[in-house]
Amino acid sequence: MERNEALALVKPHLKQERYEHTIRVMETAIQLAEMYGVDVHKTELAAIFHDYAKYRPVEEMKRWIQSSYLPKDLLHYHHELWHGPVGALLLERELGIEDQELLEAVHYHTTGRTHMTDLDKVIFLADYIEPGRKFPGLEQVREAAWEDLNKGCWMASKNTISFLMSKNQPIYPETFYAYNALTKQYKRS
Ligand code: DGI
Ligand code: FE
Ligand code: FE
Repeated sequence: MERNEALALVKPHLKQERYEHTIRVMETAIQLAEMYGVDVHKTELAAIFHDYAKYRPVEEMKRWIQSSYLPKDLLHYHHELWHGPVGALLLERELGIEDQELLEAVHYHTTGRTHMTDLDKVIFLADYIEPGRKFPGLEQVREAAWEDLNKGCWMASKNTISFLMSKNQPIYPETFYAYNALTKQYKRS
């Protein structure tokens, strides 16, 4: 599938600001993929599709989680965490996308996971550092992102967890698993 076809498929599902975020994630992810030797075309498509389910009604996402293979423990956590897993499910069902690596990168783009692939890492990090973002500590993560993929992801994961804890938010287990795995990978690399 070509870039313009993919963009035309997601555009009706996103608000204008989210579409613009998607374009910036795509551009950032392509640069990271080129730097770290990840399949650039697959990265481009995964970035375009990463927030596909962002605007599905909460009740609809809940039904998809209940009626599919998706982990039921998601239902005990904030619905903001649902659009990745539900997006992966719907990209397969609605658009017929079958590339499992792409679908997994979409599934885990918000939380990360224990054994993140390089594609997972590129999408996770591009979503965090794209030029439209404003998070505390973001400049250091941006610098690290171009130095070492594992360091960039580790810092993004750490910042997210620190931010959520400062707001007394519960943390989804997979978010911690990603942080723990990245801590080891960064120290080794
Ligand atoms: O969809 P985007 O806004 O582009 O970005 P995203 O998919 O990374 O994140 C959505 C939100 O989810 C973000 O504000 C951080 C939050 N988040 C990430 N991990 C967790 C989490 N929220 C909770 N409550 N628990 C988590 O483990
Ligand atoms: Fe997202
Ligand atoms: Fe996003």
